[in-house]
Amino acid sequence: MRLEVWYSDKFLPQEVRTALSFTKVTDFASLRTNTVDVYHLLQLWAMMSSFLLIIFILLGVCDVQGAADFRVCAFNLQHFGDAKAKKSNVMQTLVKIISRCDVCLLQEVRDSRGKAMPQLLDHIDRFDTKHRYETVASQRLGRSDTYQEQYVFVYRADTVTVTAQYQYPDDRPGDVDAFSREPFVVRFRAPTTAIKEFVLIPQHTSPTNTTKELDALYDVLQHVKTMWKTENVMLLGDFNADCGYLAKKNRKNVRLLTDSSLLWLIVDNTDTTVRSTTSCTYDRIVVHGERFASKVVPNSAKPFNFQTEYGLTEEQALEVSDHYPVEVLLRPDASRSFFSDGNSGSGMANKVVSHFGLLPLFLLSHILSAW
Ligand SMILES: [Ca+2]
Ligand SMILES: [Ca+2]
Repeated sequence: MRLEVWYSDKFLPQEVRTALSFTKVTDFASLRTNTVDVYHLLQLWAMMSSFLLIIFILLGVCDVQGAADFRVCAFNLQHFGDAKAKKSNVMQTLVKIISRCDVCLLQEVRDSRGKAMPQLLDHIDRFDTKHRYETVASQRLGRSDTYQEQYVFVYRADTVTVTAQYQYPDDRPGDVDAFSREPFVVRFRAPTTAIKEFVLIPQHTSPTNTTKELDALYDVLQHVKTMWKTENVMLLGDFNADCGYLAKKNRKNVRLLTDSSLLWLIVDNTDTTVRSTTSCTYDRIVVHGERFASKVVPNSAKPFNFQTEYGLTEEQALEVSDHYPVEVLLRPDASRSFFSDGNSGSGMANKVVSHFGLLPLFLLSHILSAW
């Protein structure tokens, strides 16, 4: 089969021209005819395309395995200190829970001697050698000298870094000392995630002052947004935002609930309590803004029922904590992943289409081979 075809630099790849010993044409306008063996030309071109297609697919699959979702967790450890650190079964469970997360906010860290937390970190490091864990912790916070708590973020230093930290001073004019445990705000950089950089505002509210503190958290959010010029803010922790602590009639007065730019990912009627006799949504994760919301894996926010997951009795689980951790997944960076995208499913579709645009040529090569 021999045909006359038009060709130029613009139409044929260098490899094909070289392979077929074409005369080089540098001027697009100076098209001229030549006689080529169309059969071999198409076969060569199609085989190159099928080879490229296979390479792209392999690269894509490797990328999917390399770009995992990024898990952010918040866990009220219920009075974590020496007593719990001495119980090896409790520590084992804590280690398993915390090492699931890229960033884990721990609350109710009491640890007055400062020994239990380093022990916990040491256990985590030895349990999960694939990652390197570090912590960033607040001072002891609380109105009374006899009862204080720390916020501690445990994070994987190989996937995320701390770029800033800020202890909210709680001296807002007209509303001084709004919090019992002032938010210890931390800014993280996570290059493998679609969001890249985000701020976490933790809060463990006082049960007796939940409505007031949740509303004041809105002021902290505005302050942090302005201070760090960022919209990517997540608020998380044991908000006590349910049952007897947050009355339905008071919810309309809580700006953290009424502002439509805030998305409460752990929704009402989700049980975050270990005790089977209680069902309350105390622990929450709230993201600010559509952009951040779009970088979250849909429907991934949930409590982690470690009692069921690790086959514990209720009594054994309660030794660990009376709360389940809550968690959410952040999407991986689209440019690092074949099958994921920062905004929606469209990026994935585009990539699949762009890679599979070679599909007709792949099929053509096989048709021609069989010819
Ligand atoms: Ca205070
Ligand atoms: Ca329960």
